[in-house]
Amino acid sequence: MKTSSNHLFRRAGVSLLALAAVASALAFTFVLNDKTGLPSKWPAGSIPVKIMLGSTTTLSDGSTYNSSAAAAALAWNVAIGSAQIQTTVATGSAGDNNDLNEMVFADKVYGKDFEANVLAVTTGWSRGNERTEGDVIFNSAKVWDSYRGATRSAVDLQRVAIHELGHLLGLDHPDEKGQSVSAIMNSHISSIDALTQDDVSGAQSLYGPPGIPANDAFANAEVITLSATGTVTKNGVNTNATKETGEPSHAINGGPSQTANSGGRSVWWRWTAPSAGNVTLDTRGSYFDTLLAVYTGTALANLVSVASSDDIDPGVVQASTVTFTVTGGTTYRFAVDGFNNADGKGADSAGITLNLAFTSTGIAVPVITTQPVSVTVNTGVSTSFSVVATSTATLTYQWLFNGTAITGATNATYNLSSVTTAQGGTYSVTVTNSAGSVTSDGATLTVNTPAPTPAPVSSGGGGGGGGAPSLWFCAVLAALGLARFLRRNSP
Ligand SMILES: [Ca+2]
Ligand SMILES: [Ca+2]
Ligand SMILES: [Ca+2]
Ligand SMILES: [Ca+2]
Ligand SMILES: [Zn+2]
Repeated sequence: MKTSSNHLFRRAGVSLLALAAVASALAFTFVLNDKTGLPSKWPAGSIPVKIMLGSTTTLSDGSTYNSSAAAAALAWNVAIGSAQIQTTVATGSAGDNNDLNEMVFADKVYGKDFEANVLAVTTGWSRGNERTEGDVIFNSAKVWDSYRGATRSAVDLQRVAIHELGHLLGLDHPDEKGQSVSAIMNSHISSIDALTQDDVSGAQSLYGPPGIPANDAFANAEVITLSATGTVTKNGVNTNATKETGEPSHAINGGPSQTANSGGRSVWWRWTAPSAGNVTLDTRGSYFDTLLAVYTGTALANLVSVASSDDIDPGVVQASTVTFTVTGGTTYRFAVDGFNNADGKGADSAGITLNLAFTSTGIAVPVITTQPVSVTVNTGVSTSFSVVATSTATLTYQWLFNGTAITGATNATYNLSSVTTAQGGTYSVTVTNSAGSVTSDGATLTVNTPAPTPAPVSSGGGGGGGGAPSLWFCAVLAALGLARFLRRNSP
């Protein structure tokens, strides 16, 4: 859910003083929407930026101010998925709140003096969680150049541009949140002249990595394993995810003030409940306005809605939560999508945190520890399939042939004597206790008809002519040869 008011925030720039701290954990921070607590970031698509720094001066690395700043934008673009900074070169001066993102040299920030030692300032306008404008103003009182490595008396424009474009994207200073990391987003300029892992992780939390997430499609849902009372947290992104044909809108049962939202960038997880119990599922910790829905069913065409949610607290806590009871052995499908505010840029997207908490209220369904194994045999021989399952309750078994129950095949091992080719196919077994059932993987029985074994052709010279001998004729020749051999060795 979105608010409609515009508000201005400003970020202080880079100071010339002090050294950057040395690295440890990942600890990126964001400029937040103070109403929702979510990061203020750009919607999916391109972020147009007009670079108006000049192209006449050749700098130490061979670039110009304009091309050095364009390279800074490219450094971010290759790291992020849902938005791209699209630079164009222009001339003129910047305007505040003019719906244009501009990079300029100036001696003031829209009438305000630069604070002491500040190299640059990035302004920001936002609406709800979304950025709408940002200008980068480089302090024209400083001497600027473009180079890599240790800092010199002239300031490297490119690393300052990378830093300020990080603010434009929505990142803040990790070192000002008491965190000690190696980052170009730290508040003080240093020998760090490119993005670090921390900078990239922060940006990817907002915009995802390049590419489409592996669990975009319903059929490619990521499996969650939680086989007893407990909790599990999964992380993902819905950056560049899509809505499939026939896919429902996910928060249609979102609550009294929450109506169905079209979403459009869904990703999927699935989890099989180990026993009857109660579940709480939420998206707290995600970096965007999520939608969450729970279903049963094996395909988009036969989904049954179990629960869904848009906002925990409409418009304020925009993460989603649902509680529901589960049946042991049933597989539940979880869709996480982004709220779509109809801005023409599709559903919101960014990093996802999905928290599953399960409390078992019954005995667990059987767990198959050894699956039946495929075999290949000749006709007429005997074979068997076996399963091993564990359970705290009494187990029963039912073997299936090509999905159909086999009469009387109700033990852990199913024996087949003197198999025929008609018995070739897929065998599986459903193991049941009082909590529910679980069906094994299918094992294949392949039945071969043995080819006749060719008997040795006599080498005694008596064969001669007449084409391929029949089986019987060969046997006679072999017997005759054996008889001759015995006679020769008789005393
Ligand atoms: Ca502007
Ligand atoms: Ca999808
Ligand atoms: Ca929401
Ligand atoms: Ca949108
Ligand atoms: Zn800064």
